[in-house]
Amino acid sequence: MSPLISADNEWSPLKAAIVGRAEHSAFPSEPRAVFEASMPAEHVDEFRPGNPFPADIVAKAQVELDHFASVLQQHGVKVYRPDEVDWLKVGGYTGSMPRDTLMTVGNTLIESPFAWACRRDEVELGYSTILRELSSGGGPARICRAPTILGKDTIYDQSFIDGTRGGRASASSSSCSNGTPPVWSINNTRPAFDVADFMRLGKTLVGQLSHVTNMKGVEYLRAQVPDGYSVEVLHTTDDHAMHIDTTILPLRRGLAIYNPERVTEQELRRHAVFANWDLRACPLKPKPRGPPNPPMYMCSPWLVLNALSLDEKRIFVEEQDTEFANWLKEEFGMEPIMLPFQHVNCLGGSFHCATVDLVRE
Ligand code: ABU
Repeated sequence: MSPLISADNEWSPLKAAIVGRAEHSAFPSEPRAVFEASMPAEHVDEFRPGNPFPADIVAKAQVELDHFASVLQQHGVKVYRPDEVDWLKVGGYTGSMPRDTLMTVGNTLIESPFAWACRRDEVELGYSTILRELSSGGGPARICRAPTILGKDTIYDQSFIDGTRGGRASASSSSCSNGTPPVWSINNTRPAFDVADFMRLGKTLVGQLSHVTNMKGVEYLRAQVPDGYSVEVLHTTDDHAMHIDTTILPLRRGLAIYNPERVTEQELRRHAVFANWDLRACPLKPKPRGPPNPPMYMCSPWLVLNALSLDEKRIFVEEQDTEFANWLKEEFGMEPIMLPFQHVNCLGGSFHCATVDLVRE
């Protein structure tokens, strides 16, 4: 019987994946200081309870996701879609960003112990049908649900909740480069991570601390990965860090692109997993997409690196990112598959964020 959950890297031929869905997506709501620390400053006012993303953006994002799902199917990938949920009604965020939510490591699917309260029911509401199907498959699959939070959640210090500390002031753009540790919006009182803060490179996962991932979360993940897997923490240089999939893009075993504004080659080389890898700084400085493109409410222009590999040659890239695609072609012999995804980008990510690879060959 072929496995329903089996993947531990970002590049082997993709055989099964979850592709998100966009309907009823709403801006996440947490203490304002959380968004001041992690989101583009010009959009922070949008992050408030009961604020849906603009309907036309959501509708176009859904069309893009459906199209992407059908292209994956044409390439022989089995596609699972989450259940439709009215995220506005339940005080949640979206079903379009499953990468933050679930991660396959070997035969184990791991749910994020989310920092953000508004995401805590995301798997239960949006992914139960998929989890049931995966767990009734009969193969050697393990599903690791997030631990229940007992009592009052203490992940935010009171000063962050009442606004007396936090925001851009504490997460200044220069503290990392000065060598001062960044001030994260979460503390270390319980395990927290978004799985998108980790990249799978075979038996080693590399991750980062961020505004949604703490050290207890890393330790919890180390306890959940199957035997033989290890988790290492990279020191990245981004005070606004949230998700590592715009910092490193592994193209195949032995070759990765990295974002020189967020990590140094020296730091990558400190980790044995990258020994003998060809590590290339992305030479392009991605430009913000201005109007008439829709706003990138939650992402930086580095979203260009949030590509998804179909295999070691073919990779999904947003259709406007032609300079990046040409560089991948000329420099590495890649074959980019260009698809429209700008409206999904508005909701918080690109092809990598919008998927969970369940099976890679
Ligand atoms: N969720 C990925 C976005 C990261 C970035 O804006 O660079």
